Amino acid sequence: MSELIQTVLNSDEKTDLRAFTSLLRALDKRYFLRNEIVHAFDNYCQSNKKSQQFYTSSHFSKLIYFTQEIILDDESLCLIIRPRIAQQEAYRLSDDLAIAPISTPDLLDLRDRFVDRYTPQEGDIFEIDFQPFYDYSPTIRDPKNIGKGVEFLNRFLSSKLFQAPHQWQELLFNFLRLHRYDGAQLLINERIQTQQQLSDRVKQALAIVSDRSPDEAYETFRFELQNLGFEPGWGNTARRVHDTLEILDGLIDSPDHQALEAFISRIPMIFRVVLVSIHGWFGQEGVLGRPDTGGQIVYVLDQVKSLEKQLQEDLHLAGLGVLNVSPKVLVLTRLIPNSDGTSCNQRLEKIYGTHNAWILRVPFREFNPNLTQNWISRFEIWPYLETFSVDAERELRAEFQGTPDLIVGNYSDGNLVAFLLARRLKVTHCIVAHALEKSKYLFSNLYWQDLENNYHFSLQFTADLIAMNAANFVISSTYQEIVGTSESIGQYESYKSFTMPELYHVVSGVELFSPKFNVVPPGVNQAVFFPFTATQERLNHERDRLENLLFNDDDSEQIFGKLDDPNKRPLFSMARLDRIKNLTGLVEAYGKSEELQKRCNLILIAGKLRTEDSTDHEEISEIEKLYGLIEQYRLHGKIRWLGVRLSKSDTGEVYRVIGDRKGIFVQPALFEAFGLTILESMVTGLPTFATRFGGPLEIIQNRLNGFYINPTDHEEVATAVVEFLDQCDRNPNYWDEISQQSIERVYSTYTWKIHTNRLLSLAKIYGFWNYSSQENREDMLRYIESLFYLLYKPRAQQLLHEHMNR
Ligand code: UDP
Ligand code: LCN
Repeated sequence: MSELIQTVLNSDEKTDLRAFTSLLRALDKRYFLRNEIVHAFDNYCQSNKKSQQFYTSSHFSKLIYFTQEIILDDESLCLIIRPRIAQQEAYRLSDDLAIAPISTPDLLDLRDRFVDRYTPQEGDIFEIDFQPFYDYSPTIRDPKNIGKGVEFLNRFLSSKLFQAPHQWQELLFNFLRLHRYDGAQLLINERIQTQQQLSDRVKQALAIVSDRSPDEAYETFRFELQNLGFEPGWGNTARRVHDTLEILDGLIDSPDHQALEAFISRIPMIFRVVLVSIHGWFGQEGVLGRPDTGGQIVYVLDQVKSLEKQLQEDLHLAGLGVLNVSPKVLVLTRLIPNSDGTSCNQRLEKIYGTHNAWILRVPFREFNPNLTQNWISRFEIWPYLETFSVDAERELRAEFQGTPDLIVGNYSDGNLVAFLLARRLKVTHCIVAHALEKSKYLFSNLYWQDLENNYHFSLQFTADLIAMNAANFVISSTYQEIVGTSESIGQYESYKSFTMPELYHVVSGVELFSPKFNVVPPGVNQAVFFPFTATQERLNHERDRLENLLFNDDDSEQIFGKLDDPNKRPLFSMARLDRIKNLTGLVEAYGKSEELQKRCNLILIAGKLRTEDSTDHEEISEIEKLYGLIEQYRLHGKIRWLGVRLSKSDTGEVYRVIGDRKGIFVQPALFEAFGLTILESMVTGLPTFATRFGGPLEIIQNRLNGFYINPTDHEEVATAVVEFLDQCDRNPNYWDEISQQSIERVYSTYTWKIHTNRLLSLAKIYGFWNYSSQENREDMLRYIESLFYLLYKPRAQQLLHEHMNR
């Protein structure tokens, strides 16, 4: 990148750079983010009547394209450039146009200076640097392969097998000896004592099964194989046992990455799984839409069901029917004694539609009963997690009568607890982010001290660093969750280097090229959310009831607004009422557009109608703002706001009722990590307009199966919808075409079956990898523990003190 800057400086464009800098200086700001830089550049080109060529293909325009941030210092300009995904460079350009690179520590100092928190006289700041721990582990080279970690890992492992066959065959042999279920030995027994013996016996076993009819049940030749040294786990029929043995045979002779993946994926290693999801109201009824209670709960509940099914299927195929194996999945969450009519005060709750999957609720210790008896915001939860993990470990051991084989954490709090549990129980550890708050709130790290009272980001970001480095593997819902797009940085990428002024500097917080990252998107519950055209699956009376609720019922307890003309096309949105969801932004866009008001009613399902019913500070302020906007834009008669909590099946039917009226779904979040409502509305067949900031950018293919909007630009939002309506007027099939394409998009790419298949295969491969490289990770885990005990814990205790005094 320094060459590109140099090229600009050596050409006529130097004058533009100067002029552009003085334009920035005149703006009375010192810190510019990418969209502001691009905006300023647009203005510069317009007001100076620059040619189209200059605007799109000059060196200067390229430089602008790659520049993520500009910080104006007194006599220089700092450019923070992202030459490609997951890479960052910084340069100082002084007034005399000399250019010099800025190192990461210097850049972090500079940012501290910017917020007036730079105090070198008090000594150096603590630097967190994970890089040395990754120096001797394999890393992906090409950024486009980030998120395909397991494919890379399989190649890496098989090439190791190839280079040092003896050592690796030994490892594989020892790995196969490990597996047991409830004390019963699986796969191989003590009759096979060496790796060489294994290789010979595999051939003998192959001869035995080859003679049998492919469908013959494993039970009939089980003891013959046992005599040779093989226990259950190879397959349920002669064919399956044969195939598995054959893969192993091939693997011993000529290791190949596909064979390795296929073989490891067949090993019955996972019987008991814990999914940790702590904050919010974790329940199966009457909880969605409450603060902190949204997609994560939906995701985990759907995942459990699919996971149990997949485990049953896998274990059956592996031939473990002979041992009466029944997998068990527990969702670990907190118990809320004052449960507001929900089941969140019950210790154990069976998950609907499963055989052996349960919600296990463990209470927080009663440090301050006024708090711990009640729901606690996810931003305040930190002091309770360590003791929670101690209590949870005991409960899990009791429930499983043993230990789990896989722990999956969800979100920063669940991921931290998953780390503590996995470390103690020595179990494969996976994490899921749902949303990393760091990139949701602008400058959340730079101004952390100002935000600390409400958000406690110092704890959250430390917890994130701990979890993302400790985890054996990470599953993300999208590629851009990890490393963004060519224009914007990813959520994990934002942890690469950052400053927490006066607390620490993160010089290297995460290795984005590590094979631990895997993109595994969620699905949508197809029994609940399905196309509105599937009339045979729908119940007329339910449809009528919900139609009335949406458009006609008069119930001031839960509904605000009466529509002048209920037959206008519905513009629909549903979300928790927090600031980032930006429903108020949608109301504003609607309020500013006469055209939209003329053609559509705005229907919202969101939070509550009264501030006195809420204890969440963001929800309260959004409620007030919403009423304010309705008054300001005189939206009475055009808007309905439902503060209702619907059952899941009602939610599914609500989308369909909107579909019956050829409605539209809008998701206007300022940032959306993934966005399950988008999948739900798309699979229903609603043309969906969703924020371009975050996951929707990957779910939707613009104009093919939905539309991107920029929710910060109200006019643009309104125009996008109005243009769509115009197009529908011109082409009566247009709505249906988009509708159909939306449905297809979800069915082809976002199903829970694809998700859990992948998740289980990853868990096994990373389990194997963890086994084979354990000693390489122990030093990092010790470092992580120091961060937990020396950094996280004292701050959590300080917050606990504050809570005790409330
Ligand atoms: N939801 C709901 N009622 C509400 C708001 C949301 O049932 O009042 C459900 C919605 O159907 C979706 C989930 O909550 O399944 C929200 O997930 P999403 O990923 O869109 O957002 P999150 O709330 O997790 O940020
Ligand atoms: C949390 C969010 O904010 C959403 O973007 C996700 O869709 C949801 O969790 C499920 O992962």
